[in-house]
Amino acid sequence: MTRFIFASVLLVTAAATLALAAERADAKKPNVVLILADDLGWSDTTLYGTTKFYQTPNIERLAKRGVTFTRAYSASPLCSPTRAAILTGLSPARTGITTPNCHLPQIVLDATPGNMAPPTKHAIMPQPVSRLKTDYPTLAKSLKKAGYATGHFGKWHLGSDPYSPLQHGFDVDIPHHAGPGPAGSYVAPWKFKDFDHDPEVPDQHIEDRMAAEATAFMEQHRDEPFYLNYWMFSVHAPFDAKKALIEKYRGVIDANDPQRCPTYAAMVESMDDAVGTLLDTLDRLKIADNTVIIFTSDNGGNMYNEIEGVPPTSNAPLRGGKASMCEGGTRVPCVVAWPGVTSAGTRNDSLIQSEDYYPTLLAGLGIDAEADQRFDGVSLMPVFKGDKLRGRALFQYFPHDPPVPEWIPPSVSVHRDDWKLIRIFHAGDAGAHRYLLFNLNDDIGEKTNLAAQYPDKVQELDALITRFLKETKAVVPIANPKFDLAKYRPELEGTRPQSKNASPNAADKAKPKRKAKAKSPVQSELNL
Ligand SMILES: [Ca+2]
Repeated sequence: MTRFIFASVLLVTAAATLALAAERADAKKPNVVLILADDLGWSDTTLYGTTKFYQTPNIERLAKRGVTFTRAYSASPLCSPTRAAILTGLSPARTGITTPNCHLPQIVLDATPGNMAPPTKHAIMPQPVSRLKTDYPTLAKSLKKAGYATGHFGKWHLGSDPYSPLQHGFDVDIPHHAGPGPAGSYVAPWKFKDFDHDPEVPDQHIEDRMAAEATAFMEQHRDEPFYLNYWMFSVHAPFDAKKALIEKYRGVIDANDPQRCPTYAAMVESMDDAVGTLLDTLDRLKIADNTVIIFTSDNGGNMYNEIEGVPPTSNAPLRGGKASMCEGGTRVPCVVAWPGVTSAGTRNDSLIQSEDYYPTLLAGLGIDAEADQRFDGVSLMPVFKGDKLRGRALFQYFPHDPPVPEWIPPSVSVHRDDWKLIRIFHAGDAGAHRYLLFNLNDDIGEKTNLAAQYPDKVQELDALITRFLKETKAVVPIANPKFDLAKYRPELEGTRPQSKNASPNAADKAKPKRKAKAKSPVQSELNL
């Protein structure tokens, strides 16, 4: 009997020791802080030498701790598709989330081919998905399963309950808001449901509040691994900011600088301040050396709305911006700081994309993917060790045509090394595709279409696109049988209609005035 008890005690002790060891091993797992700015363009930070106006000292401070990617791309030129790509590691071509429509009432879980288009359009756009389905494995679910505390703060834009962060692997979600921007304004009073400013803080800025909430989350979970998903509201519309900051920038405007909107500059500063708050917290809690930080944006900068008569920002030297397949729409700022893995203060020109973060984190943290899980992104762990990923093909699928400046009809693009090919669906002769080919090393502003000059390159890259669309089972645009060449005005492609309700096609404009059509999901999210 005594021997039995002794053996049992030994067993219990051994089990306790093992549990303790497992706990300690868990405690050593690095935390993950994923900061996603909203609509922050490639030229909106001081990382790339493209601004004289904005000040982003905290992003610079982060860059000193890790690697700055000069050629990082969002999965899409618009937000919900990129957000879904970050969380699932899958391309918008595969998820079917290709527009920022996840705040709209209609629930669509599978993409389908479209059924009609006006005679001015070459292609019929597919009907996109409007909620991130909960049967996908997500980064949050994987990290939660591996023992992480998971918290989402800020913008979501992938669906309200039952498609909110709480159903996608997050323990907490603040302010639990499904809209595309902050409710009402940046500066309180806000219009969130069941969430308001701190009564003792006058004129509270939503980013200050979100950073404070994120800080509380990190303090609460300092002794266990945590995943902080901080998806900023900044710097998306509505365009408002702290009054004192607006005045500060108003005093230093250069009228010849394409970046000259003091409100936007103030919004960028508040965004940067929030990054600083997170870094301060990690330093104060002495966990910075065990925390992976990723900072990036969901799409390019908004250069088509107007604030006090000037556009919010400019993505120069890149062409276009938010909602365009030009570089200004998809090339985004990106810094990854991974203590012991990335080299502090370095730069890297490898081609990387939103879909890469999930597989990268699993590989680097030693967490298994689900048995049947697939990714459209790749692990960047070899990149951190010096692999340049030469020859990698990176795709963006955007089968829509919102009428922003530099808009491109429904298209898909591939980047490979210095080359970028855009296939415009069915916009060539007799329903064939049309192509734009750029060498970004020589022509970062995409001024010269080389497609006619390099037909072999077009063919080579287009074959990659064909394979990608097949492999991802993308629902693609179809040739419009009602397309009428006589009604088509090619010179209006890439131009913005004169008035808010004007069509980009003159043929439509010439028609007698009708009741204004309801805005498309893309237009309503874009403030068009
Ligand atoms: Ca966005």
